[in-house]
Order: sequence, then C-alpha cells, then structure tokens
Amino acid sequence: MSSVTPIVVSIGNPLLDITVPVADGPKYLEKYTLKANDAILAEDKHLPIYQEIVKNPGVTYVAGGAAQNAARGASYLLPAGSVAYIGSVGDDDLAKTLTDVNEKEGVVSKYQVQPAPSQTGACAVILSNHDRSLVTTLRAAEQFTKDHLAKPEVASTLAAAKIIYIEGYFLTHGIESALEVAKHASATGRTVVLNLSAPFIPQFFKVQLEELLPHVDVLIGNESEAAAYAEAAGLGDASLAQIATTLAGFSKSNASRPRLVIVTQGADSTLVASSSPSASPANLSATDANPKTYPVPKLPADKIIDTNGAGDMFAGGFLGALALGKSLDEAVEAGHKLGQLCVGQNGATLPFPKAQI
Ligand code: 26A
Repeated sequence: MSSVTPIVVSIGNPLLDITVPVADGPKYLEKYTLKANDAILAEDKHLPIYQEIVKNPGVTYVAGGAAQNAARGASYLLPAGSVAYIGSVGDDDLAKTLTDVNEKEGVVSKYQVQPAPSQTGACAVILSNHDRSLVTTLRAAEQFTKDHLAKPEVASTLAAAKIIYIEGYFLTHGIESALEVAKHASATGRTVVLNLSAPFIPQFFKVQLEELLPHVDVLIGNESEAAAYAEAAGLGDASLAQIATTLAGFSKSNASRPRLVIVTQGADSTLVASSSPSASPANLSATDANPKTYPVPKLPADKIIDTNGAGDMFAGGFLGALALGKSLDEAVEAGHKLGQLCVGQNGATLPFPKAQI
C-alpha cells in the first residue's frame, strides 16, 4: 500500500450487502413485516431472509456498511491511502472481499478480526422499483471492543487523522468506543463528523446519540432521521429548519468551533444550519441564511438505478472535500455529485474509471 498517512478515519459496522430485486415488492415486505425505504436490525423472525435471498437468481454482492461506503466515497476524491476504516469482521471470505474492495478503492482497512465461528455481518437489500428495504445482521460487527483502538497501528492512525467519521449505526453497540474516539479527537482539535444513519437511531438510541453529540462538529442526516429525532425529543411538529437549528445549538464540548447540521432530502434541497456562522471557509458565513438551502441538481428519472448508499456517498463526498480544504459550499456540492453518481449505479458504489468531480 502507499506511504500516504490517512487524514480521514471512518468507523462503523463492516457489512456485505446482499442485494435482491423482488417482483412483488409490497407482498414480500409484508411477509417479513418490513417497510420500503427503511433500515433495521434483523430480529429472529427476519433471519430466514438470508438463506432465502441467496437463492434468488438476481442476487448480487456489494461491499456495504454505511461508514465503509462513506470511506470509499471520501477516497474517491483523495490520493490512495488517505482514508482508513475501522470496524470488526469475522475471519472469513466476506471480510476478504471487503478488504479487497477497500484496497482497490484506496481505503486502508484496520479491522478487528473475530475468530470463528463469528462471521462478518451482512445486510439484505430488498429492491422493488426505486425503493429499498435494508435488514442487517451485525454478527462480528457488534463484537467490536475498545481495546482495538489502543493497538499501535490503530492508535497511530487515529492520532494522525484530521477528520473522524462515525456512523450512527455504530451506537447500537459501540457507544463506549465512539465516545472515546470522539472525545479525544474533539479535545485535540480534529473535526468529528457523525451520521444519524437511520430513523431508528434517534428513535431508540437517543440517549447514546445525545451523549456523543457534544463532541460532534458536523452532524449529517436525512429528513426522516431528523424528523425521528424531533419526535423523540418532543419537538413533534417542528420544521426541518427548526430541527437542524436545535441540533446545531445542542451543547458542545469544544465551544471554539461551531457545529454544522446537514439535512439531506433525496432529490430535494439540502439544508445546512450552523451554531455560529463565521468567516471560516468550512462554515456558513454571517451573510448566509441560517439554515442555508442548497438545491440539488436534477437527475433525469431514467438515470436512477438504485438509491441505496446515496446518503453515504453524499457524506463521503463531503468528507473528501473537507479533507482537501474546500469550502462548505464546495463540500456540499461534492456530496451532491457523489450521491448522484451512486444513484446511477447498483448499490453503494461509484463509477470507475472515476468521473470528473
Ligand atoms: C446497524 N445497522 C442496521 C447497520 C446498517 C448499515 N451499516 C451499518 N449498520 N444497516 C444498513 N447499513 C448499510 O447502509 C448502506 C446504505 O446506506 C448497508 O450495508 C448499505 O450499504
């Protein structure tokens, strides 16, 4: 691998996405009590799905895991070796596949490897029309332990990073590790970015989320995740702008930096709220509206293949641009571009050879 030191470090649940198109979407979803466009953790009643879908002739396997997708997205804009990814996998072929994809796309894998019979996690992606429903079995991913962070090759990577990215999904099991990383990074002036990941995170893991939030400089989420937070926080009928402003103003451990809250809305405009606009390029300026609205370029319907991973690639584009020292406006634009490139492909992937950003 290259001698470049990673400047972005991403942390999350490494998963292999098992994607299947289903003909009668609503009926299939009903069978497993799933919702279109949702992401959940598998309960016992969902487990037969993993045996069932691999028999579907249209099955495909793609590297997944929200923060791992974002890591590959950030890497798309940076020299190979600039992004590292931390998570827990099994000692198996799935993990080998994920490592290979990361390496091909310039991401350095810093996996904690769990011995057999532990297996690498998987995400069933049920596609019907443009909708997707995700059901995840975390397996080894939730066996991540804090001591992995202290291993010399992991500790030195974290120490050299300028930007730390954590998926909200990691909070289902890894709050202790996330807190340790975020507290230290924030206290030493690095940029900590958190993604809400899915509505069930603010809904069921609000306590963990609010424990981490003081150490977060940039919070990214979509409209349904923001609404789920509002609901959980008793702000039921607040507008998206109000929710973004409330989250931006949530207490902050490093008060010398503003907090940005970025709310994406698929094909609709992205909102960015700042706790304190300033002249800094990676922030809203005092003359901007707060929150500021960033229109999303139109994508013709026939260019839409699969929206899975678009939010992760938005985050990746944003992170990559920040790492390059770009302005907030440029970083949001890079996020939109990568999101759209991803929507034009199957799964959480980007086109190669690389498109011009
Ligand atoms: C804990 N859960 C439910 C999850 C995930 C997840 N990544 C981490 N933890 N559920 C789905 N994903 C990933 O989200 C991507 C799309 O945004 C999937 O692997 C998919 O690649």
